Amino acid sequence: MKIKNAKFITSSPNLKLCPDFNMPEFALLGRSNVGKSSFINTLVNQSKLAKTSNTPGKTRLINLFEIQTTTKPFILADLPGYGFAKVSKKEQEIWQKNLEEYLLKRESLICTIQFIDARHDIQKNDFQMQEWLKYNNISCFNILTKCDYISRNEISKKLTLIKKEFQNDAIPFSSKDKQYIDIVLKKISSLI
Ligand SMILES: Nc1nc2c(ncn2[C@@H]2O[C@H](COP(=O)(O)OP(=O)(O)O)[C@@H](O)[C@H]2O)c(=O)[nH]1
Ligand SMILES: [Mg+2]
Repeated sequence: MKIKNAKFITSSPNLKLCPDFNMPEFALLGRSNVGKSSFINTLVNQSKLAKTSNTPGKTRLINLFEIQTTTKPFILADLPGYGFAKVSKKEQEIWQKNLEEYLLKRESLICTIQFIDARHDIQKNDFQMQEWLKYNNISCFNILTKCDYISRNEISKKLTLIKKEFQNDAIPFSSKDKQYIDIVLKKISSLI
């Protein structure tokens, strides 16, 4: 499977305002700054499709992208990162509720993808998110991002650790290195 084209559809604050596409959807989860938006841009080979930044923004929106491929199309939902408290407690609670509703009730959602930063240990909120997904029977695989920062040996150790801790499949990625794209597309195509 290869990507033919990708386009941004819309940003929705909650499930009710997410359009129905009738296409399998993957939701991107992870701490702010982990590299979710860069992942989308690298995967689809468009440098500015998803907004990336060093300073995570305050907007709490579900950003939906339609991806056309040589086989089946799919949707990527870029979600605001967790672990970033620049917004008020009230706003955080509202977003938490919207996120949970989206993850629990989005009918087209077939799998979540949780991103882990290769430079750091798995963080407490990564574990918490994973526990919540497992408790609610939401399937997930992990992507170890920013693999350009660590050696091949460290990549393999970290992937083994994630697989063991989370009991999920885990694959490597770097937005600086196109060699990982095929691994991701193979994984996605096995699920759609
Ligand atoms: N070296 C390196 N930097 C990355 C990678 N992915 C993202 N970044 C950088 O990390 C920062 C946050 O990335 P972004 O995609 O906006 O993260 P998001 O908050 O999860 O969407 C940006 O400065 C990116 O350029 C990667 O694979 N390698
Ligand atoms: Mg982002």
